[in-house]
Amino acid sequence: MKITVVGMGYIGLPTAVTIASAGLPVYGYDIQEERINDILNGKIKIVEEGLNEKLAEVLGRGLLRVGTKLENGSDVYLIVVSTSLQEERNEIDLNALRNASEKVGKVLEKGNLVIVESTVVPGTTENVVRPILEKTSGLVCSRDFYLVFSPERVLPGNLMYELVHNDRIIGGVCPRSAEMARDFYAKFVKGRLHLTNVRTAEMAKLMENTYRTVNIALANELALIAEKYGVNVYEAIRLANTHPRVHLHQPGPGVGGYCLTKDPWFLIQNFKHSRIIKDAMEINAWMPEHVVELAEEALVKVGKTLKNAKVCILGLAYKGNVSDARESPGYEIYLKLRKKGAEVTIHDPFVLEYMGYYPVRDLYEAVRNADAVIIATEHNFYRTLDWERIKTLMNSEPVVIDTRNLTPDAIEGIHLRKLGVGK
Ligand code: SAJ
Repeated sequence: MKITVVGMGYIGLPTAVTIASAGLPVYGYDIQEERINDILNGKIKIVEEGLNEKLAEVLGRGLLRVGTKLENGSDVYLIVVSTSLQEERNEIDLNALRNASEKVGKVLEKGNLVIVESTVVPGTTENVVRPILEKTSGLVCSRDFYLVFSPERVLPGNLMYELVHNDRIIGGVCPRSAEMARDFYAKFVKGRLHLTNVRTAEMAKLMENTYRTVNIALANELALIAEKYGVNVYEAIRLANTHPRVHLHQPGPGVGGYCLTKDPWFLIQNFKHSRIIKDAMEINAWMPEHVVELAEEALVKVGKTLKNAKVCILGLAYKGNVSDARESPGYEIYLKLRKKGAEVTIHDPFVLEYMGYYPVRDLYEAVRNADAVIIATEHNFYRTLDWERIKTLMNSEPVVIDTRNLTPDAIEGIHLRKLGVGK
């Protein structure tokens, strides 16, 4: 069985490596020559434990080949290209998926299986991908070739493990398609394989991330209420979660990442009556503003203003211990502080660059002469900071805003405000 993976990105490349590691010959295709060269030169930008070693091994054994020219002769074509959000309309951008489908259609042969792994709006696989494949190949779906939607659901930072061990949902445009995909995934997936129809699978994927987004928004709103009542929301959440059927999430400075910021919009883009999902997205998007308010209040209390204050943000990555800064709350906070006239520095131990900003790598340089420090990302590195030393490097009346509950309840000599902890 020969496999082609279309799209050598954050999911496509690890998926291609995982399949090849199971002994199946894989061809990895991408339109970006630079990406292909990075892979061949072992200079990939994706940081995932075990990926570099496995990539070198499968390339060395010739089990994985990569290139910018799509070839025929595969039995299975995985389409793993990004489906982004058109911000102005909060709707899905299908350009990459359409282009990939056309390219696959041109090399499609009888008996082939096409699997869409990109997150899509329900109905996309049948109404967008299938017609393109049939038109460009001249073949008939469910007779000459087979078509499935099977979403990734892996957690960045644990990707190589979860690709193999997580359950998979397999949605076939027909039962035969789903069965063929089940036989394919069974060759390298140890998780359970759940077969269903294609539209149910498309919707289930969006529901997973919408569940997380809405629950994070609930935690964020609970944090705001706790601040009003002088309650520590983290302690209250910990206690509420001792109930066997309560699973409250954690509040934070906002929701970043490539998935939770777009998938809920895909779910409601054709459902204009949404309230809970729409409001949840707006609450999460507003959290960076609340963090800036906390900083401003704390500075005013010590006789300072945000204007001309020196502020250091700890954390540009969208979440702890990853190097990905896409839709980063820390960056949103940076922009808002700059607009208010503050002088802002960002420190991050993982992120090399984001939107043209290169984070400071030396923590003590970053906090030197700062009036305020804002913890925006839960990197483990920030859990054991030497606040005694940081305090001496900061200006008088040092302010610390903790949005990730990484600090103790109080730090001697520091004006500490924690998101979700009322006075
Ligand atoms: N966050 C909170 N409170 C929480 C949990 C998360 O504020 O209780 C914030 C994080 O700080 C981050 C954002 O939400 O800014 C999203 O983080 P996440 O860990 O919840 O989810 P992601 O974005 O890492 O989701 C990824 C997605 N997969 C990929 O990006 C490859 C998604 O498709 C997966 O379903 C998800 O992991 C998963 O949990 O499997």
